[in-house]
Amino acid sequence: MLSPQLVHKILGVVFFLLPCCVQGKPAGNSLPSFSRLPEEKVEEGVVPGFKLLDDKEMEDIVRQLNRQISRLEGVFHLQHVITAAGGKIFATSGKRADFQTTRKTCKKAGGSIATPRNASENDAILHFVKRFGTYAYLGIRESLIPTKFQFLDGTPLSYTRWHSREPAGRGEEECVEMYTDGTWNDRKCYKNHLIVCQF
Ligand code: MAN
Ligand code: CA
Repeated sequence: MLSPQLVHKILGVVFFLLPCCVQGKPAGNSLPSFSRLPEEKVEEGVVPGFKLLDDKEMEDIVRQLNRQISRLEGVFHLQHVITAAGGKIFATSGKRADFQTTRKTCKKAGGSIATPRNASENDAILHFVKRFGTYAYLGIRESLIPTKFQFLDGTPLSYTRWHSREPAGRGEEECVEMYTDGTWNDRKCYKNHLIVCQF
């Protein structure tokens, strides 16, 4: 069964990527539409405007959604705009932005800025950095203690991939970019880098 969190994640990826990838209409086979109920018949526990579905109808819809999501994932994989690592999906729109705008863009899509927590996640992000030939900001920032970097939620880094002799900004370079070899460099936050989000 699809959890609401997973559906939310997948819809985030789809809406984040739609502007760059939609080239045509899907062939038929659309989900059944829900019929509206008159306002006064809405009961407690029922989503207003939607008719109650029995288990069988619900299962059918979940099956169809699963199929359509797999197809979308297949297409996005083929177009190299998503990569998966350990349950996380990374996606890029191919556009560029500074650190703050990248954060906002990813949040608006229902995700967050790409944050590698191990080597395979780092590789999944690197795939885009190489493909677009553009560095990407990561969800890592310098703490109030210069040279000490942490995840955006304030937790300490459990995995690092610093380039040799980095971080060297000592309070002058608060953001972290990924180089095209997958190593990290502390850098000022205003650069225009590839937007990579995680969902
Ligand atoms: C530039 C910046 C710095 C980096 C050095 C490495 O000055 O990208 O962040 O540390 O190059 O030489
Ligand atoms: Ca640096």
